[in-house]
Order: sequence, then structure tokens, then C-alpha cells
Amino acid sequence: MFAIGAQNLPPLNQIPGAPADIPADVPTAAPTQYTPLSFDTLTEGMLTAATPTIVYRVDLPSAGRLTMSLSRTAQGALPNNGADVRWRDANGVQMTSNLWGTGAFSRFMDLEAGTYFIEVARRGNSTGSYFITASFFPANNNEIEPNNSIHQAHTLTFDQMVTGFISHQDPVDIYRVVLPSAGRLTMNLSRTAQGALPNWGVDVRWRDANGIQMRSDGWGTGAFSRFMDLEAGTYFIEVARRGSDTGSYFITASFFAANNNEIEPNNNIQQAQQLASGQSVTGFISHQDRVDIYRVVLPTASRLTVNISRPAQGALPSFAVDVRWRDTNGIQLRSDSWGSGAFSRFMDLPAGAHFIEIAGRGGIDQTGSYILTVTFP
Ligand SMILES: [Ca+2]
Ligand SMILES: [Ca+2]
Ligand SMILES: [Ca+2]
Ligand SMILES: [Ca+2]
Repeated sequence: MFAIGAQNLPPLNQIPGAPADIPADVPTAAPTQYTPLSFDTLTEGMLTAATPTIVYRVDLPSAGRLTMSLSRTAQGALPNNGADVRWRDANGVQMTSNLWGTGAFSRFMDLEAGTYFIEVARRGNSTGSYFITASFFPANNNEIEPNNSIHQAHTLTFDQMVTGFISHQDPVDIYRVVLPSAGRLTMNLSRTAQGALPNWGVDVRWRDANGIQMRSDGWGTGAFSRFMDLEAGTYFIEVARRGSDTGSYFITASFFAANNNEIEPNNNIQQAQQLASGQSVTGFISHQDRVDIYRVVLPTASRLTVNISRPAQGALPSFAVDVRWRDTNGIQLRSDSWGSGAFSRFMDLPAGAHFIEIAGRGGIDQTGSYILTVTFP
């Protein structure tokens, strides 16, 4: 089923005379004597005083989850607390070590493609026989590695799912998204059916074009779906291991354009966009842009009515902004929170320029688009 090392298989599945007192975490050379394991094939081993350690070789054809299972034979079995199971990489460097105590043993590691060695070593005076089986489940990841820095990031196409894989060797996957205009970027992550990340497995970090972190969320149980309202440009989404949790995941980026036709920058009264009576404008409060200011010129003393509503998609959440009325000098006349539903308020004002300011409150989810209409005689 897979290639094995061509060299020098010893007649016995053992390393004769391997010293038992080498500290287990000292890197060693790649073992030259080992027993190759085929997946899902039961192999019997026997630890004795003369054979305190047996090394197995496993070749992973792709990235995926390697599960090692050990169980006791019916007769002459290893006594309890009988063995250490050490996982070594192609160079013989120990990656982890497990104690095989009572009962059956089944542990997995999520690993990149390549050669690994599994060492079964007796503890103390324990001797006896056991069965060992290697099983493999490929990650089937189609992320493009290496993707471990923003310079190597894998560019996502909107609404196209990619399978990623966080392994013992690979703690981070970085994806690039390019927003063609201002709008809402939604990231969805979910678990694969097999070999999935355990719960609380990763942090999902949002970074700007310079790699500066804008947001970070732990991905807990269930599916992950978060959005950010962003200006046009390049962003990076980083999937980063938490602790030792590894496994595969699905990731999809979706984008909904704000279609805002406000004239930016409109962030102070000098930059304010002038609106005619009856004119509707679609504005957008984003992570980067927390204020939009509009100018209204009343020809005579009259009633100015301000209506704000939510577009069907990508709207501001409720209670996300303040609506401030300012006089011709920018002095605030009034401020209202915009709650749920539509906003409609009026003021009777003298002739001249006035300003309507839509000001975000700074919450990470309190962004989105709105439709503003002003009316006056
Ligand atoms: Ca990966
Ligand atoms: Ca990676
Ligand atoms: Ca804006
Ligand atoms: Ca603005």
C-alpha cells in the first residue's frame, strides 16, 4: 500500500542491546533497524529482557492523522504499565511519548507526509507480547503550503471552501482575501467529518494588509461564523493552533459589497458631503471608518427631517451608532442613539448649513451599512 525503506531489515523486529537508560527526549539518529508497518494490519511484538525496545516504521503518503493502537495478546501479554510508546520523526527525534498502562492503547497524531518511527519500550522489568496496528486517515487538505506567513498566504476565492490542516509540525495557516470594494467579509469555519480539530482548537485572527491584528476569536464548539465590515483592500485570516490541538477544518470566505455611494472621506465637517432634499445616500461604517458626516443647507428657516433605514443585507446592527445634529460651526445641537427599526427625527432650524453625523460606537460588530435620506422644504 505504501513504500517502505529498502534497506537492511533485520531478521528480528528489534534493536539488540538498545540501552534502556537513554533519556527519551534526546534526539537520536534515524533508526536503521525497524519493522515496517502496513496500515490496518495487526502485528505482534514481544518485549524481553534482551529486547527492551522495538521500533516500527510508518510512511504517511500525505498529511493526515496517524493512529497507533496497541492491545494485549491472549497469552504471555505484557503486564500492566508495561511500555512507553514513543513517536519519532524521520530523524529519530522524539515528538511525543505515551505511557501504555492498563487496557488498550489508542493515540493519534496529526502529521505531515513522511516517515515516522514508533518505538515500543518496556518499563522496568515488564516483558511480554502485544499487538500493534497503525491506521491512517488522510487530511485531504487542499490549502497551499507553505502558508505560514502573510508573504506565503494562500489566496481564497469567495464562496470556495478550502480544507486546511493544523498538524504537529504546522501550527499556522494564513489565508489572503482581497476585497474589491468596501463591504462585509464573513469567515466560516467548520469541522470535517473525520480527523477534525477538537473543540477549542484554534484562534482565528484577522490581520490588515500590513499584518496588524484587527481581531482574534477562539473557535469553540460548533461552527464558526464571524464577519467584519472593511474597506476595500487586502486582508489576512490566520488559523493558529491553541496548545496541542490539531486536525483538519473547512474554511470559506464570503463577501457582501456595501455598495455605499457616500463620498469618502467624509470624516469631519470640512469634508462633509452635501445632500439635497429627498436625496438618499448609502453610507457604510466600517472597522476603519467610524464616522460619516453630511451637510445640509437650508435655504430658509425650516424643518429638517432625517430618515435612516437598514438595507436588506450587511446592515448596521441595532444601537450601533449615534446620530448627531451640528450647526454651521459644528456645535452639537442634538444626539440620538439609533435603536432598532427605522430612524426618523426632525428639527426646526434656521437657514444655513447644518451637519448630520453618523458616528459608530466602536464595538467590533457595530459596523455596517445604512440608508440616509434628508428632507427639507
Ligand atoms: Ca496547514
Ligand atoms: Ca501552514
Ligand atoms: Ca463611511
Ligand atoms: Ca467616513
